[in-house]
Amino acid sequence: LAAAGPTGLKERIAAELAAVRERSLAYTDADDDMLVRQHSLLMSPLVWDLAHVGNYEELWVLREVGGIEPLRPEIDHLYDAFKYPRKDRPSLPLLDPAEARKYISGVRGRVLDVLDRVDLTAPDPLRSGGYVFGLVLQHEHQHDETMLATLQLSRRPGLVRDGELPPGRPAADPEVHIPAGVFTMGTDTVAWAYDNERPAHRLYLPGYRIDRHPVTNGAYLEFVEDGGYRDPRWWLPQGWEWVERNGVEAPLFWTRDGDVWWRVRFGREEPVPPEEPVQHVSWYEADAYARWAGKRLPTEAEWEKACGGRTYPWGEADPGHHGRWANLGHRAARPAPAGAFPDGASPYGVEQLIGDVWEWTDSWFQPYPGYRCFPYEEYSKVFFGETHRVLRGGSWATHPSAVRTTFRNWDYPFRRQIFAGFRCARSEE
Ligand code: AVJ
Ligand code: FE
Repeated sequence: LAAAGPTGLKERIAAELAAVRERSLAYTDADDDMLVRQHSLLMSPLVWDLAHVGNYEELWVLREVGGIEPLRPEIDHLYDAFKYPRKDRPSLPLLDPAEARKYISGVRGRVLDVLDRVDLTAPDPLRSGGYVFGLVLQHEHQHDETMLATLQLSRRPGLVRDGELPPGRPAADPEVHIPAGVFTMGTDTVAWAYDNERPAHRLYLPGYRIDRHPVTNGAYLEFVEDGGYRDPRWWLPQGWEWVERNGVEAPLFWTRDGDVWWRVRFGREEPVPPEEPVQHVSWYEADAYARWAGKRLPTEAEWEKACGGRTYPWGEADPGHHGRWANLGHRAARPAPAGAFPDGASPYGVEQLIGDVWEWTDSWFQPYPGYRCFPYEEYSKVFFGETHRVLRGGSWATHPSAVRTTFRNWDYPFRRQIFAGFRCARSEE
């Protein structure tokens, strides 16, 4: 990106801004009831996400960089993610869908003016390399993925996209050995990396084995059929309590009909495909499966080392949309079968690290040594601690510009509406 030079960079940013807005508008191309309704207590009404991405863009690009006065200061508090919990948002005096669209497009017009006149070579870290635009682009794509999760929870038909995915391949050797040694975790150089991905630091890891592919539905089903959800041996105490309290017996969106398991995907019922990576499992479920399988979840350091020290496991080339290396960007509304991307393997031969499903890791979301908060505390800093587990690698719903091998996502260990699965690891004897 930096190599594109200031003009090429501005064109690329403008194109990416247009693309992400097209995506947000597609996900909210629905009647008002669909947009203002709360489909799940876990989620905001879709119209909240829509206006929130515009408000965020206004705060960072227009006010902070452009020096422009607030357009509608009276609405800021409504779209501050820390002010009201998601479950209370439907009762707020939110902009209605038409007003929200008008507001965000008004913001966007001015953002393009700021882009036109800003100096992207200025030393200021928000301007330099277009960082502030990377911030709002990634933010909007993240909310688009959140909107997809809301739409999946609504169980209404719609967003199944039947884009073609490559066929799966069985792994001759299902585990990959990663030798003991030092590697570099995090980055100092990826232009639009978040504060939580920085700084790069050297870390020694003993040798370990990591699954070549994410755990599939077929493999996970063996755990289910083996009574995994009824046996406290496999669960951490908090996980077992979560299973019992919620009567959990399978991944979210699965139902049993006799001997056959079905799942619902954007309102469409279909048999659970055995070759596809399992998704909609909580960290507790991932952790329990791993214990049942005689393994454990990888730490995020183990996950990142398995990528081989590049921006993407296959190298530096941007995944874009052609789908040779990874399943990203909602081309198909599902993970690709295990083994679908041999060309996307890391130098160690670990596959499907990027795309398909977010992968739960064993690690709490904590700052790296030398972490410096930038540009605001509420992106990462307020979430650090022993509350959220780290997820890596992005899902089929993640846009290519919002994921890389150093990217860190996080959520509570009991959440499963996100497009999350996992792979296992083992320490070397
Ligand atoms: C990084 C996905 C956990 O959605 O809560 C969106 C991203 N931060 N708006 C989230 C985010 C502010 C965040 N995650
Ligand atoms: Fe946000």
